[in-house]
Amino acid sequence: MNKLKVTGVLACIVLLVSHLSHASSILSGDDGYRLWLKYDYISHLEQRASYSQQLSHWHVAGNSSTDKVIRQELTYAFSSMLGNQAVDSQQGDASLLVANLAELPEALRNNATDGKEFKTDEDYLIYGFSENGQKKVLITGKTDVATLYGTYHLLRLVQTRQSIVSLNIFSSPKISVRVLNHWDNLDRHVERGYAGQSIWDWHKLPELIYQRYHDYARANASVGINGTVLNNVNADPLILTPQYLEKVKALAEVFRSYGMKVYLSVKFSSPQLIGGLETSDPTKPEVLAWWKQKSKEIYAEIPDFGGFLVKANSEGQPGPGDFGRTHAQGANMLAEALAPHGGIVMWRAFVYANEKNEERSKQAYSEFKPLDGKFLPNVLVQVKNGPIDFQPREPISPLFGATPNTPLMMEFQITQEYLGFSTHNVYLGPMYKEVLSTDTYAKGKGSTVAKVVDGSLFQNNISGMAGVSNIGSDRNWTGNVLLQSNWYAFGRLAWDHELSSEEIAQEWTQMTLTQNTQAVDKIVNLLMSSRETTVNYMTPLGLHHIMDEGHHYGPGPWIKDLGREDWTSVYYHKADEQGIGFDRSPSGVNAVAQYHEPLRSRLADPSTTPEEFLLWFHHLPWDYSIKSSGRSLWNELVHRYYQGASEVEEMAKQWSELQPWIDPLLFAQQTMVFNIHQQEAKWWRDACVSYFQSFAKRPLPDGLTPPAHPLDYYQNMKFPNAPGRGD
Ligand code: BDP
Repeated sequence: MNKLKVTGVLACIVLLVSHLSHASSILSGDDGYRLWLKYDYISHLEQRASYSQQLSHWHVAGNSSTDKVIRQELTYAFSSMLGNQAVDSQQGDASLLVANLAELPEALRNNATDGKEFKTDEDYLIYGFSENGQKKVLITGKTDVATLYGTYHLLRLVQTRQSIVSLNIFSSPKISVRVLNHWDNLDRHVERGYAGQSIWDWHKLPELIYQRYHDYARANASVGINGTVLNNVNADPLILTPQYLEKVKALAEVFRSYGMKVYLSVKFSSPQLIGGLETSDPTKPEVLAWWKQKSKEIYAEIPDFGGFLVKANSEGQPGPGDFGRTHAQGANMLAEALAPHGGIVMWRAFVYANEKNEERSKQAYSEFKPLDGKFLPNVLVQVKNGPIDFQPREPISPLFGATPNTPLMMEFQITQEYLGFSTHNVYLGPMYKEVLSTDTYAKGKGSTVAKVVDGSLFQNNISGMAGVSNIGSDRNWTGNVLLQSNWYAFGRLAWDHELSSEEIAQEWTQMTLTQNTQAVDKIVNLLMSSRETTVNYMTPLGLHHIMDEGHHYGPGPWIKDLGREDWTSVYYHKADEQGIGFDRSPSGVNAVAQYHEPLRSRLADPSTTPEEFLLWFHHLPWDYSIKSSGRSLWNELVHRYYQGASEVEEMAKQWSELQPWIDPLLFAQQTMVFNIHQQEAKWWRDACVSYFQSFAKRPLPDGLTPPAHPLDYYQNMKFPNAPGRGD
C-alpha cells in the first residue's frame, strides 16, 4: 500500500470511530438525572472505611415528615456510598445524631452551641464531639428543616471526600427568601426554557405525583433553596382558580417536607379576568376584598403558602398603572391581603413603559426610586441584576443602593436566554459573583450589591434572591449536564454569597462528574473561564442586546424596525461609519447619573470606564485606542470575537481529554454539545464581525481567517421553531 492509501484508510478509521462514538448507542450510563446527589460508591478502601466507622450508626431523633426525608436520604446515601446497610440505630449507640436543639440532652446542647447564636429557623450546626471514647457527630438546629440542611452539608463533605472529624460548622443563610422562578405555562411550555417541557404536569395533578417532584425538592433543599414560584411571570389568571389551586396544593404538600414554600405569579387583572369584577383598581374596596378572599382561600388549603410574584405594567402585562395608580399602591394592596397569613409580595422592577418616554436602561430606577419607603413591610422589590435584561454582561442595575427604605431582591437568570440556550457550556457562578461583589458606594466604599440584597447595608428585615430556573422535563433536568452547575451555584450563593464561584464549581464537579483530582482541576478551569469566553464571542467590550429577535437564538446585530425601537439591536450598538456604542454618559442619555459617586464619574469618562463596559456607556470612534492592549477599538473588538471562539475550541479539546474519568454516556452526550457550542461560537463571531465590518470598513487584523460566509448568509438564517419562545 502506498503512503497515500495508508493515510486514506487511517482517515476512514478515524472518521468511523468518531462517528461511532457520537452516534452509537450506550445502553447504560449516567444520564444526569441524579444531579449532584449521585452518592456514587466510594471505591477508595481506606476512605470508605473511615467514613463507615463514623457513619454506619446514625440516629434521627424526630418523627416529622422532614425527619423521614432525612432518614431516607441517609439510608440511600450511606448504602450507596459506603455499601453498607447503615440503619437508624438507638440514640445512645449512634455516632451520627440528627436532632433538634430542643431534643438534645442539656449538657450536649450547651457544649455544642457554646457562643453560637441561632438567628433563624434554618441555621444549623454540625458538631464533632467524643462520648465514652467514641467520636461522634451531631447535626442540630432549631427546626427539622435546619437539620435537613445540616444533613445535606454533611453528605456534601463526604461526597467531596473531606474529613468529618472534629467538625464545628455553624451556618446561617445570609438571605431569607431563596427561590426559583419558573417561567412555566399551564400548557407546559416553558418561556425561555431549553430543557424540554415544564416539569409540572398540571393536567395530571393533583392525583399524579411524580417521583421527580420529590427529587426536585431534594435537589433544592440540598443547596438551601427554600421556595419556588411555580408559574410564569406572564401569568395565566387560571392559576388562582380552585381547579388549579388544588394542583398547587398537591405540589406544596410534596415540597413542605423539604423546607420549600410554594409561591405563585399572579396577573394583576385577575379580579376582572376570573373574579367577575369590573375593575382591578387597587384603591377600590371590592378589589382589595377580592384579593383578601382569594388569599384566605389559598391559605386554608396551603397554610405555609409563600406569597405572590408580580410582573405589572411591563411588556403588556396589566398593572396598577392601568388605573393611574403607582407600583406601590398595587404591591401594597396585595401585601395587605397576604399579611395576616404571613405571605409576601415580590414585585418586579423589570418595567419599561409601553409609551417610550425615557431610555430603557433608566426606566426602572426612575419608576421605583421615588417610591422608596412607600411599600409595606412584606413587599420585596425584585430587580434584575442589570438595567436592561440578563445580557451576557451588564453593569449593575442602578437601583441597587438607591432605595435605603425598600428591600430589594436580586433576580438572576439561570436559564440561558441570552447565553446560548442549553448548548453553550457557560458556568454562571462568576457572573453572579461579579454582580454581588460590585460596589454601589451607596453608603461609601464597601456597599456591595450583596450587602444591599442581604439586607445588611440598610438593615432591612427581609431579603431575597430569585433565579429564573433552567429546569425542564429533560432527563438531565437542565438540557445539558454541565448547566446543572448553574442551578447549584445559584442555590449555594443565595445561602452564602461569600462562597467563591470556584469552590462551588469544585464541589459541584466532584459531586456530579468525577473524583479524579486532575480531572476536577481541568473541569473547574474550563467552567471558570467559560462565561468570559461567552462574553467575548457574543458581546465583548460592553455590547449588548444584539441577539436575533423574538426567540433570541443566535446573533442578530442587524435587527431593526420592530414595534419598539428598544427591542432592536441597532438601538443598542449604534454602529455607524464613525464608531460604535451607546452614549449613556452626560453627553448622551446620562444613565450614569443614576449611580452613586465615584462610580458615576468613573463611568462618565471612557478612560476610567472598565473596558468590559466601554460600549455600554460610550459611543467611540473605531480608532479609539484601547488602554489595556494598545489596539484600536476595531481591532480589539475583532480580537475578542476571535479569542472567544477559539477559547471554545480549547474548551472542547480540554473536555475530549477527560474521557478516561467521565461516565461514557455522559461524556458522549456532552461531546456533542461541545460540537454545537464550537459551531455556534464561530457563528456568533462571523456574523457579528461581518456586520460590524460593514460599518467600520477596516480590514481584519493580520492572520485571522475571514468569516466563512458573506453577511447576508447570516442575516438570512431563520429559526421559526427555536425553543423557549415568549408569550
Ligand atoms: C425577557 C424575556 C421575556 C420575559 C421578560 C421578563 O425575553 O420572555 O417575560 O424578560 O423578565 O428577558 O418578564
